[in-house]
Amino acid sequence: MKKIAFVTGATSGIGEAIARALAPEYALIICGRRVKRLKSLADELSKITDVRTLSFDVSDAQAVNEAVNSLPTEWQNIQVLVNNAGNAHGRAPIHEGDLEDWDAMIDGNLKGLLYVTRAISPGMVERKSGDIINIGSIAGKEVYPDGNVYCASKFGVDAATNGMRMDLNPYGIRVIGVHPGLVETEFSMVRFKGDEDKSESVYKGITPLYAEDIAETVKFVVGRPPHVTIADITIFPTAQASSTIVNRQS
Ligand code: NDP
Ligand code: 8X3
Repeated sequence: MKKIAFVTGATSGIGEAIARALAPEYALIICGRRVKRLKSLADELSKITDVRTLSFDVSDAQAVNEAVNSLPTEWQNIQVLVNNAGNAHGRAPIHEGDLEDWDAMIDGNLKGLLYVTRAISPGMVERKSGDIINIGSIAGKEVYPDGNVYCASKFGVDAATNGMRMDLNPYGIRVIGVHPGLVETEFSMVRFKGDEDKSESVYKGITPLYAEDIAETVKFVVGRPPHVTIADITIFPTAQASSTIVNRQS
């Protein structure tokens, strides 16, 4: 079997594109909560590579452990972990924030990434080999108004990424932070709870990044020779200069 890549959040957007991009070179474990979508992607990609699906909520530590432990022995040698699952939920000033949204972001984006890493990294340490790619965000590099808790979750991802790189350094494990700006996926529909107008306005007047742009980057960083770690990479659409500076054509 080929080397194995484990991709969280593969049921849409960036994670789905990453699974497609890695399929020619890796056997895949694709993860997400939406089982139908996982199955349909697995059907497609199994024409190219070996595929397994795991459906679990990353914010449920027990479910994460059960899912990882359910892998047959030959699927346990995970070479590449892509911690991509996550979303923004709502966008509001701090005094109006919804506590359920806050929990979903801290639990999913930050604690979920930690739970999955905790379950998979011991095998990498034992084998002294592995790549961990954490999908952060420009929101983890600079805050923006009403982004408070989503930004906090992604600043947490950035800090955890840098900490993991230190802890796993003795074992030759590469830890890579990939931080996109505006990527047109289902992200804004989730953030704005299905409000199409609000969602479309995020990408209005610009050519945004597409999920494939981030997937190509992930393929590039894992494809570097073993002595090279691309530790941290921020990717903007050309129309974007920061979280708040976006050159929109009306
Ligand atoms: P999508 O909404 O298209 O995809 C999100 C993915 O994450 C889905 O596959 C979803 O699967 C999965 N997911 C979300 N929460 C959980 C959970 N609790 N447990 C398991 N899986 C979960 O958005 P994107 O592809 O854009 O987002 C992917 C990552 O990229 C996120 O971490 C996001 O923060 C980050 N990002 C996105 C940017 C953008 O502009 N789009 C920019 C910067 C970073 P399912 O619902 O089936 O469980
Ligand atoms: C997603 C990018 O700017 O919507 O992480 O926070 S942004």
